[in-house]
Amino acid sequence: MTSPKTPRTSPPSRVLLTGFEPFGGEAINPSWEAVRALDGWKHAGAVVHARQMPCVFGAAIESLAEAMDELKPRLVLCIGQAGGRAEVTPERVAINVDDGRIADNAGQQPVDVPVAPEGPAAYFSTLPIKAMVRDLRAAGVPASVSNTAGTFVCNHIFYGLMHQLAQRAQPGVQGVRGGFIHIPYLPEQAANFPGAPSMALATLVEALRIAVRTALEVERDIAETGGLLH
Ligand code: PCA
Repeated sequence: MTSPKTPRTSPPSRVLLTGFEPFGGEAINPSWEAVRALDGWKHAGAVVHARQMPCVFGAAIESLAEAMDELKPRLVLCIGQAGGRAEVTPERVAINVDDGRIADNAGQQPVDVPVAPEGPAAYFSTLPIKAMVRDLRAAGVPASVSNTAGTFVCNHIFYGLMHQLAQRAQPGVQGVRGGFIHIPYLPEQAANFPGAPSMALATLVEALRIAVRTALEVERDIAETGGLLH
C-alpha cells in the first residue's frame, strides 16, 4: 500500500516584529502591547516573532542585531510609541543623529551624536509605506506617512536597522526588508493627558497585521502622494 505523499513545503520564513519597553514615566508602551499580541501569527508562509527592545541608546541596536542573527528574518518591522500622534504612521526616513529631549531608560541623553559615525546621513525605509497607508485607511484605520521618526531611540533603532541591512546586503540577492512604524498612545495613557489622541489596542493590533501583510505582499510600493507642504 502506498501512503499519500506529504506535499513538499518550504519551512516558514520569519518576520521580526519589535516593540519597546515603557519609557518617559509611562507604565506601558503600546508598541510592545500590540507587537506581543502578534507573536506566532502566520501569514503567507511567514511567522511573526515578537521581541521587546530596551528604550536605551546603543542597547536597542544591539538587541535588534541579536534578534536578527538568531531569527534570520526576511522582514523586520520595528514599532514605537509616538505620544500625541493621532494616526498609525509608517516612517519614511531614518537620520544619522541622536538628540535626546529626555534621558533614555539608562539615563543617557546624547546630544547631536551620530548613530553610526561612518554611516550616511540617512536611510529610507524599504517597506512599501504608501501601500501600507492605503491598506490601513481602506480597513478604517487612520494612517499617514511620516517624514520624521524624531531623534530619540526610535529613530536610533530605525537607523541602526537600516544600517545593518545595508551592511548585510549581498549583490544580486533580494535583500531583507525593514522599516519603522510609530503608533499613538493607548486610551489609558491618553487619559492622563487630556486632549491627547489615542487608539484602542485591538485597532493597533489589526493595524500591525495589515502592515505585515502589505509588506509581505506588495513588492513595489505604489506611487501615490503622501507628501506634505511643510
Ligand atoms: N518611542 C520612543 C522610543 C521608544 C518608543 O516607543 C521614540 O519615539 O523615540
